[in-house]
Amino acid sequence: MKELYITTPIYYVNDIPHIGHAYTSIISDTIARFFKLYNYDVKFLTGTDEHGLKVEKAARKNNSNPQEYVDMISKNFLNLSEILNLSNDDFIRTTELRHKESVKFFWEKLVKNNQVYLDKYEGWYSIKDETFYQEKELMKKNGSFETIDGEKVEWVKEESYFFKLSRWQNKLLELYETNENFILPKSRKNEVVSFVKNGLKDLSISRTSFSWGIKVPDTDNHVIYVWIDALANYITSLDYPNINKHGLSMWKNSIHIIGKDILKFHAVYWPALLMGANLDPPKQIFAHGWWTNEGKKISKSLGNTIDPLEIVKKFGLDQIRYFLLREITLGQDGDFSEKALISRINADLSNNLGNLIQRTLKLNDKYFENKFPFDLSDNQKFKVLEYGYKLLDEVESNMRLFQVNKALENIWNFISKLNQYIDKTEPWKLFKENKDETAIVLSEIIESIRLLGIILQPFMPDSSSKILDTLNINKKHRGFDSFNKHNIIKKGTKLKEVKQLFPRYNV
Ligand code: ME8
Repeated sequence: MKELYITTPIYYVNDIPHIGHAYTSIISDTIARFFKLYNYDVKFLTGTDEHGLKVEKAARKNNSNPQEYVDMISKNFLNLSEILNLSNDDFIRTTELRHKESVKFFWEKLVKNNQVYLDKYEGWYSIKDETFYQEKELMKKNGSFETIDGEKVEWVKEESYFFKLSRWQNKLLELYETNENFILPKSRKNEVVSFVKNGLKDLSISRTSFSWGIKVPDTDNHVIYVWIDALANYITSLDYPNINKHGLSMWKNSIHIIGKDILKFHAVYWPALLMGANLDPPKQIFAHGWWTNEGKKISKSLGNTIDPLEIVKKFGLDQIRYFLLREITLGQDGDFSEKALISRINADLSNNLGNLIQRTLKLNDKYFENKFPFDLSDNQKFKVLEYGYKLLDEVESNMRLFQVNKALENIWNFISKLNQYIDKTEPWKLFKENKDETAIVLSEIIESIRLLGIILQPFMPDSSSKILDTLNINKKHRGFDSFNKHNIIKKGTKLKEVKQLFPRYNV
């Protein structure tokens, strides 16, 4: 059985979730569901990142102790995964015992492998990004330094353990060169390669000026740098250090889905740390683009964050899933606005997909008592269906490269073809002249709707399940192995009453 291990970033619990978190989780969920339908053994992981200065400060600001605070906020992310109908198999929290033990073991392994030394760190640090910066990476504004995203940095001077990252430069370059698709999209890969070619400094991996973290083994005052702690979540969930054969083969098939903001941690630090601890790098990293809100950066200080729970409540989950997946082109940024969302819902979902199903099934009800009207199984010459049966291959090749929007484009091209086919054949007139021909036309379209119901499951799980229920498709025959002529709907199959799936919204 083929395996796939797919992960989202674990989200900081300094604040409630926003649309960007929902986006990464929905892409990951869609890919996980897609390959499950191919009968892959899929493990899908998400969770929360709960240590570090940023979280400690947020707890203090809320007059809570950190543990109570993270328990509370982590619940919001857990709730979000339920509202988004995520199919995750595990939800990890970095404050769990299983994770603390895994991180300690990972640290000790690095120490044993002579990858760690004690020294002093002196330099800039951004609490917002939990990142150390070199001065050349910063901008000077009004006499003080800030990151290119305009975040404040502070000067840190403290004893610290270091990871010998600089030693891994050649190995990393070799990794990028020999694994063409290790980092996708390609444009992002080029950024990483030039970053590494510019030379790597050893990485500070412990802090002493606060205590909310996992203690460095055998020290009194060091906590492990939150990014080492966080990255290790991906192996904790595979039971590291007791990672068994199944866990190791899952790891060989691991894909991290992340936003472009945290690519350096995943594509540079993480593979080096893993190699330093005698583990393989992940198989692949996909860094998606960034959402803005009506053209503006989304930030709490601008007061323009978008609450995923609110918009799901207002417009429906599948509508939001569709919009987020369709609107951003691979690797590029996208802009969120209710206007764009409504126009997608009205045009693509209500007019194209919804209308296709409604009118076809209503006509079929009127003319053929809501039964599948024709035996298509011996038919050698399909009109629109021939294209339909080929759709899955097209969609699959886009999904393998995370081109989710292109995969949806393929599907919507087929939907347009079907609508054109109805417009051209005009079954409402044809019926008066040729009943058999009308039965063939409607059968081809209803069978095509079966294919749509199957292929849309990863993207819009709830609506597609309603479509398949309406066509009376057995739950056992909804996998991609049923996406073929052999499973064509049988003549006489009673269909259910069609209900409106996607109401229109006024702009
Ligand atoms: O970075 N557009 O957590 P985080 C698109 N804990 N995606 C966005 C987004 C936006 N405007 N804003 C956030 C962390 N995201 C670390 C990760 S992993 C070992 C540790 C998404 O809560 C995107 O996936 O800041 C981004 O990478 C992630 O949320 C950052 O979440």
